Amino acid sequence: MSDLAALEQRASAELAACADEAALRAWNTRYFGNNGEMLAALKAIGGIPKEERKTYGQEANRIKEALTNAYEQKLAEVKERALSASLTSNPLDVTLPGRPVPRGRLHVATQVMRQITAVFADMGFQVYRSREVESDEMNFELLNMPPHHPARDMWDTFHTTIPGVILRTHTSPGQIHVMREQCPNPIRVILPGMCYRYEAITTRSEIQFQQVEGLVIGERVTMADLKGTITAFARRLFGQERHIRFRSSYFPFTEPSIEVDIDWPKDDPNADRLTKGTGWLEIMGAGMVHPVVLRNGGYDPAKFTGFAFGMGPQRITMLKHAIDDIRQFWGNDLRFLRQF
Ligand code: FA5
Repeated sequence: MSDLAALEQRASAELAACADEAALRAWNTRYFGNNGEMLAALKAIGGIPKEERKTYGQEANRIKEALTNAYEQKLAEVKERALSASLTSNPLDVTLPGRPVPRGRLHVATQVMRQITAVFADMGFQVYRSREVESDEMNFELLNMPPHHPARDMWDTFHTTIPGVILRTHTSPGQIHVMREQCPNPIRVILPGMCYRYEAITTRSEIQFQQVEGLVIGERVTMADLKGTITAFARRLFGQERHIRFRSSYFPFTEPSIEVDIDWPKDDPNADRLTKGTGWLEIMGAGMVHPVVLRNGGYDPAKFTGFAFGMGPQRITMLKHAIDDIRQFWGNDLRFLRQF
C-alpha cells in the first residue's frame, strides 16, 4: 500500500512539473505506456495476499483514475496555452480575402464536339467508338484503297513497330467495324475520335486532330438524304444565315463523293489567309458508300445503299468562334482557353 501511495505522490509531482505537451506525453508513457509503472502496479494485484487484494485493487484503480483525469486536464491546459501564445505572437488577419481556387472548364473543342454529338443525337444517330490504332487493311484496303492506290498519298501516317499496324488517318475505318457488327440491320451512327497524319503543321492542319465520321445504311438511302442531313446539321450548328456549299470531289470509299464548305465572314481580316482567298472553308468530305465498301462490311449493294461523311470538329470550332490558328487547340495557353 505504501508503494501505491509513494507512486501516486511521485507521479503527481512529476505531472505538476511538466511544462509542455512533449513532457506530458513522456510522463504518460512512463506511467501508462506498455511498460508503464501504473500498469505494472495494476498487474501486481495477482501477487498481493488474498486478504489485502480487494483494498489494494480499489486503491490502485482510484489512483489510476485520478492520475488519468489530472493528465487530461493538464494536457488540455497546455494545448490551450500553446494556442493562445501562437495567436498572439502570429496575429491572424481574418479580413484577408481567401485565395480563389481556379475552376477548370471544358476545352472549346470538347464543347463543340458535344454540340455536334447533340445535333446528330436529335436526328437519331447513335455514337460509336472505334479504335485509334488500326491495321492497314482497315484504314485503307477495305476502304477500297489497295497498297498501290494513289489516294494513300493524301493520308501519310505514323507507323508502329508492328508491320501493318498504324495510327488511323481518318475515322472511316470505323465504318467497316460498325457494318460488320450490325449487318444486315440498318445503321445510323456517328464515330467521333482522334486521327493522325504525317503532314506539315499549318494554321489549318495539325498532325493530331479530331474527326466525326457519320454512317447511314438502309434500303433506300439516297444522295438527297445526305444533303438534307448535312444541311440540317449545319443550320443547327451555325445558324440560318451561314452559307453551305457542296462541291463534287473524290474519295475511293464513296461514289459519288462531295466536299462541304462553309462561308467565312468576309469582314474578318484573316479570311483571305484561312480560306486561301475563296471565302469558303472546307469542313467535311462525304458521299454515297462505295459498293465495294458495302460488300466489305457484309452488305449486299444490290439491296442496300448508304451515305458517309467525315468532318473536322476543330475546323468547325474555328468557324464558330473565328479562331485563326488551329495550333491554339494544343497550345494550352490559358489566355486562349479561358475565352470559351
Ligand atoms: C477524310 O478524312 C475522309 N475520311 C472523309 C470522308 C468520310 C469522306 C466519309 C467520305 C466519306 P479529309 O482528308 O478531307 O477526308 O478530312 C476530313 C476533314 O477532317 C477535313 O474536312 C477537315 O475538316 C479535317 N481534317 C483533315 N486533315 C486535318 C488536319 N491535318 N488537321 C485538322 N483537321 C483536319
